[in-house]
Amino acid sequence: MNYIVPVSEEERTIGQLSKASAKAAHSALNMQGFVILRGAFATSTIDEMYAEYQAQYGAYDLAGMQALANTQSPVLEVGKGRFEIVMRLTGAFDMRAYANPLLLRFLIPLMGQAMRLSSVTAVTSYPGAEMQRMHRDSAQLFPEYNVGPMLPTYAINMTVPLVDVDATLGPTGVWPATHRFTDDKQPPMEDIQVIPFQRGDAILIDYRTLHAGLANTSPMVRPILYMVYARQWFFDEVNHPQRVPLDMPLENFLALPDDIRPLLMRAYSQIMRAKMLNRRQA
Ligand SMILES: O=C(O)CCC(=O)C(=O)O
Repeated sequence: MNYIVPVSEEERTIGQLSKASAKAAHSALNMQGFVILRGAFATSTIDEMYAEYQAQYGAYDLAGMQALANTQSPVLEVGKGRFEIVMRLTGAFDMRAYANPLLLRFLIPLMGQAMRLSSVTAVTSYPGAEMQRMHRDSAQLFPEYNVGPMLPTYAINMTVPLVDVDATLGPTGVWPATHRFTDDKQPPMEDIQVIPFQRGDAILIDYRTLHAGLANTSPMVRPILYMVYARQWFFDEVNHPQRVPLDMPLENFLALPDDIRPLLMRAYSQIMRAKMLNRRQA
């Protein structure tokens, strides 16, 4: 099975995959539970995003990040030396990232015209970060009826590496076809697919597919952008429901084009909900 579907410069320019590429990528997602669209982004755009990441968090070393994670901040430690950060959507973290026309055109047929952006974060592993445990982003739906594995996709995690991620920096390892496994079934560890990420990749992982962030054995920090798209009715109640799912200045939200604003509407209402839940707990 081919996990990588190349995106040509022409496809990128017109903002649409060819019929053949879209078919190959839809088929990989459906059968294997993940696909890499290689070249979905221009590397120059990714370099701008990396510069924005660096402007926001580049100054923090491991101890600095741990200190941030121990306070009320956009940073959560999700494993030793691994942090999930709600990035401020400023600079190059703009529509080119979360409303990329080529990717929206690819995702909408899978999740419907009313698809919503559920969250925008970055996951950064520091040197020494350990491999995560194998997990899926959400348990199978309707476990009582055993139908979850048969259902079409309802949420997809889109990873966008901000640097090239070789085996030493630790990409996300994936166990193919496990979106079709019930929650109690585990694949052999050795079935893991470890594919180095390249700048320009969009790695689409079905929310049900088993995966794990690998250890960072390099001396470099590894930031990847994480954008979750979901069907209108699917709310992620498991992964940090009390956390603000994205951080965008209100004026930027209001200035979005009319056809894009609904994509972010949900995340905006989740912000209010998260704030309310946090207040109740305080
Ligand atoms: O760090 C990674 O590569 C994956 C992170 C992840 O899967 C998670 O935090 O749930």
